[in-house]
Amino acid sequence: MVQWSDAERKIIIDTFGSLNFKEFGGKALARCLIVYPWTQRYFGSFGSLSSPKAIRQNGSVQNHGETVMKGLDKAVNDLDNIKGVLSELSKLHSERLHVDPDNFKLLADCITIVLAAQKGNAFTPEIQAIIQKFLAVVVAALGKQYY
Ligand code: HNI
Repeated sequence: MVQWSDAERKIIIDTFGSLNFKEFGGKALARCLIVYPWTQRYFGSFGSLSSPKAIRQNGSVQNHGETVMKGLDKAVNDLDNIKGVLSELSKLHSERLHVDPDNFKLLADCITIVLAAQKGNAFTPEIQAIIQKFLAVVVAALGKQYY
């Protein structure tokens, strides 16, 4: 099982606690859809994703970005039970949505990059390492119910 020091717990909780989920999640999801365009295939019901501008302005992308962040927040609030708390979500992405689990890492990387852009110099390598450790555990947990 993953161990978290008190300092790691504080950084993870403070970092995600400082974000506006809709704005931040919308930016991270939009970046994922723009940088890795094949991820658009899962969002056929979201309306126009035909250009970076259309993606950025798409209200469904914004709303879904917030949904993703709320899912992530469950992990932030239950760091010792991330696999348990994301188990249903893993099942949903595998069995109903058929999302290729490789995509979880791509979105996690976009979350890291949008964080870096937003936090600037405050996003030190030490903080990046902790956030990426957290996201790696989330990605593994989301991939857990795939077989
Ligand atoms: Ni994801 C639905 C969380 C990555 C495609 N996703 C959800 C929901 C949550 C969620 C929460 C809503 C579930 C419900 O309705 O009960 N998704 C997360 C998290 C990550 C993630 C925490 C990774 C950090 N999802 C991805 C990725 C893709 C993806 C990488 C595809 C590339 N997710 C979807 C789709 C839906 C979805 C598609 C259904 C959307 C809809 O409303 O139709």
